Amino acid sequence: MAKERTFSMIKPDATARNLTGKINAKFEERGLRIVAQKRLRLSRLQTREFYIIHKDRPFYEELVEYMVSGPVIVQVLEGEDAVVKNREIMGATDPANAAVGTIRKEFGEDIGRNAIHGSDAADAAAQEIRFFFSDIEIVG
Ligand code: FUP
Repeated sequence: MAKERTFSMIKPDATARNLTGKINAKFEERGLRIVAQKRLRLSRLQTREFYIIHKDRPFYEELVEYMVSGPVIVQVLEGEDAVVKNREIMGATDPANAAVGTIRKEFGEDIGRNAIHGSDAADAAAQEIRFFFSDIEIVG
């Protein structure tokens, strides 16, 4: 497997509980390198665009309000098979179904407040990285 990059976002429930370092340790322990990272407040407009794929789902407005409720950490992770590996490290969307040792199992509160977002495929990763970062902000 070649080295690749994926996009990750630590969500407001996790930043509120000061879990950034503990979550980052999970990536680093599994061989993913944080090659870009910044803390910011999302606007409603940005959040609606970022989650546009879910615009017709019943939880969309609730998701947007939650994502703007506090700071997030946006990140680029790099490593072998980074997209799939990061999804394994994150665990299932609903923390109740997530495997032991995953971020969502350890730190997620429920299916909405589930601590972390990660790209689900290589094309989504490229698009989500571009959404938040310029090339000069990513240092591998
Ligand atoms: P994931 O890729 O695991 O983050 O999951 P999805 O893309 O399916 O969902 C994106 C986000 O929408 C989840 F992280 C939380 C929210 N969501 C809900 O609030 N309720 C649901 O039933 C499904 C997703």
